[in-house]
Amino acid sequence: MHLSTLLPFLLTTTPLIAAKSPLKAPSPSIGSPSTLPPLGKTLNVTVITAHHGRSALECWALEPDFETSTVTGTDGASSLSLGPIGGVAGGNTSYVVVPPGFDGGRHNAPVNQWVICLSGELRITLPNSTSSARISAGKNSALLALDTPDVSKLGHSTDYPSKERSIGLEIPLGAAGVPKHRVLSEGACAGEQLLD
Ligand SMILES: *[C@@H]1O[C@H](CO)[C@@H](O)[C@H](O)[C@H]1NC(C)=O
Ligand SMILES: *[C@@H]1O[C@H](CO)[C@@H](O)[C@H](O)[C@H]1NC(C)=O
Ligand SMILES: CC(=O)N[C@H]1CO[C@H](CO)[C@@H](O)[C@@H]1O
Repeated sequence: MHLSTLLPFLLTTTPLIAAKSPLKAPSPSIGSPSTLPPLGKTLNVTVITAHHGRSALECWALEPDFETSTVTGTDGASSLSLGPIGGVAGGNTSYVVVPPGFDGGRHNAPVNQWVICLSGELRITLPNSTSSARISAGKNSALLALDTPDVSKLGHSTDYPSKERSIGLEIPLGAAGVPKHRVLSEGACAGEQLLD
C-alpha cells in the first residue's frame, strides 16, 4: 500500500491506540459493555441459614467484591474468589440428577455446601413459615445451604417443580468455612439483588 493511502488510516487510528495503551486491550470475547447493564459489585446469593434452631432464608452479598481477573483465559473478566472450597476436609462433591417433580422432603443440609443448579429448578420451603425460594439454572443458580442438624431442628423442604430433570452440583465448603458476607435482606435474593 502506498504511504499516501496509509497515512489517513494511521492518523485516525493512532490516537485511539495511544489512548488505550495504559489499559489492557479488552478481549473481543467479552460482550459489548454498551448493550449490557453494568455488573453489580457483589455476588448476591440466597442462603438457607438458621437462627435460634430454625432454618431461615436470607440474601447475602459475598465479600470480597468482584475483581478483574488476571488469570489466563479469563484475563479482564469479572471474577470472585470462593476460596478453597471442597477438598478432603469438605467431604465429597456430588453431581445429582433429580427426576421431574421429585419431592426431596424435609431435611437438613448434610454439611455446609454450595448447591449450584445446572438444569431445571429447585424450590425450597421452610416448616412453619411462608418464606420460600426458587433456584433455577442460569445466572442466579447458586445457593448456600447451611442449615445442618446442629443448627436447625426441622431443616427445610426441597422439591423440583421442573418438567425436565434437575441437575445440581453440591460442593461442600470444607475447611474454608462459611464465606465472608453482608446480609442484604431476609428471604431469597430478588429484584435488583439478582443478576439480569
Ligand atoms: C447485589 O445486590 C446489590 C444490592 O441490591 C446490588 O446493588 C448489586 O448490583 C447486586 N449484585 C449483582 C451482581 O447483581
Ligand atoms: C467420599 O467418598 C468416598 C469414596 O466413595 C467414601 O469412602 C467417603 O466416605 C465419602 N466421604 C464422605 C464424607 O461422605
Ligand atoms: C407450630 C407449628 O406449626 N409447628 C409445625 C412446624 O413444622 C413441623 C414440620 O413440618 C410440624 O411437625 C409442626 O407441627
